Amino acid sequence: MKIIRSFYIVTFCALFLGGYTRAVIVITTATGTGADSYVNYGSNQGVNYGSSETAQVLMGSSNDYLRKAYFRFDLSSVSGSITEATLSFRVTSPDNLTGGGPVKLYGLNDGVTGEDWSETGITWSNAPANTLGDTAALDSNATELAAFANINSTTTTVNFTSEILSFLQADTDNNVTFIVTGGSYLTGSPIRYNFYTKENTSTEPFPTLAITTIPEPSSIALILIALTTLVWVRRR
Ligand SMILES: [Ca+2]
Ligand SMILES: [Ca+2]
Repeated sequence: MKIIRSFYIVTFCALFLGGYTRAVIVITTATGTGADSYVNYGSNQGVNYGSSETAQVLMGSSNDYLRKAYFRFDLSSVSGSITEATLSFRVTSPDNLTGGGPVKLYGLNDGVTGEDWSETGITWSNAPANTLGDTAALDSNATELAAFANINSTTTTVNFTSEILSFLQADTDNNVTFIVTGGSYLTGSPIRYNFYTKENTSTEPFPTLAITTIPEPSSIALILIALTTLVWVRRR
């Protein structure tokens, strides 16, 4: 009976501590080595837009109207195991939308060359995972995570949760980059999405990543061992 009672006490304490140490941290692209920008094909493929107040995704019929957006978050302030996450974008002034465009969210694969892309240096010509031709596609260094639901209001907030969780959990170097691009480019009038960047001071601090963590399993195991030992000693 004592053993069973001790087991319940230890389990309760471990669950209590696990819940008590659950933490939520909010990161923006202004945190640490975070960054946001977009890249543009055609005559501007060597131009950097790191200081722009919007990151543009544009799907048009001419090279100058092809644009992809890049957002990097610095996870170095996150400790423990990631259990939940919400990625939020503020999207404004979409043009020529008729029920939303074929816009997709990608993750730059962990560990690939270019994860440390420069906010003031990234262009169409050097952006990681970018395919350099007249295309919306990314190469195999990026993985599709989600598609945007219809965005047809003037300004709206777009959230991703479960779609990004495994991507974040797989990160090993505290650098995660999300890329937004069109599923395909169009003929005729271009479709444009403008994402607020950290340089836009007239709105809330978007893009934002809110992460919930619990202690690493190894930490919980240590707590259990310590509690078990404590209970055992007290009962002797
Ligand atoms: Ca920026
Ligand atoms: Ca990474």
